[in-house]
Amino acid sequence: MRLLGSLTSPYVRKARIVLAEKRIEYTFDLDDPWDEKSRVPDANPLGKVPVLVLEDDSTLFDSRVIVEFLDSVSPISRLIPSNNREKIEVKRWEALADGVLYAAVAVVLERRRPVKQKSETTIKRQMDKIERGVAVMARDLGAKPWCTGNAFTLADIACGVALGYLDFRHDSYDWRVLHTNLAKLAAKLAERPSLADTAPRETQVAAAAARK
Ligand SMILES: N[C@@H](CCC(=O)N[C@@H](CS)C(=O)NCC(=O)O)C(=O)O
Repeated sequence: MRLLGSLTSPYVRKARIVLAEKRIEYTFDLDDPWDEKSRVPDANPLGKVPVLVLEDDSTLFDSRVIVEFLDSVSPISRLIPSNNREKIEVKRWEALADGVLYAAVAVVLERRRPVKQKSETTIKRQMDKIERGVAVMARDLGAKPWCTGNAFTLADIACGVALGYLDFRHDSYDWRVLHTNLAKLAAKLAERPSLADTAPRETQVAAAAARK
């Protein structure tokens, strides 16, 4: 299978971490959806990454669909519990983390608008979502070793990706000082090769485009 995506997208990173944890082989096709020559719209009408292209050339998007599919194709390292109540708890974590990301990306895009078009109200509204979301992550993690209890799941991956993106694009927001339990979790996650190997980084092209 092939994964279309960029090195800076946190949603792509989530899919790459799951592929690594599940030890699934794939080809990573770098494609920046903001580039006018991007082939992403041919694979996903919404023009967003990640897109997973399967052996029969059918495509899967978005990241939540992709990771659930990947978890089902291999029994190695189950990341989504089969028990319905536990599965919903993991998916709730994922929705929360993805929501924080959505707001974090929105702030980045807003800040890049020309001064006259930039809205401080929009930035503040999105920053509030980020701060509330991270506070709820910290509250729900509590003193547990992993987001949903004693086992590493997709919830931890989603949470780690969201916090990693805040470090990458919002380094003035010091969530570690406010939420020491999340800081501990993030340090533990950073030791996993799947997360360490996919830490967001600017490519030359991406830096030039200064997209997200
Ligand atoms: N909900 C989607 C979000 C994907 C998304 O927004 N990806 C961004 C990159 S971080 C993108 O491709 N943006 C291009 C665009 O919006 O045109 C997912 O989880 O896959």
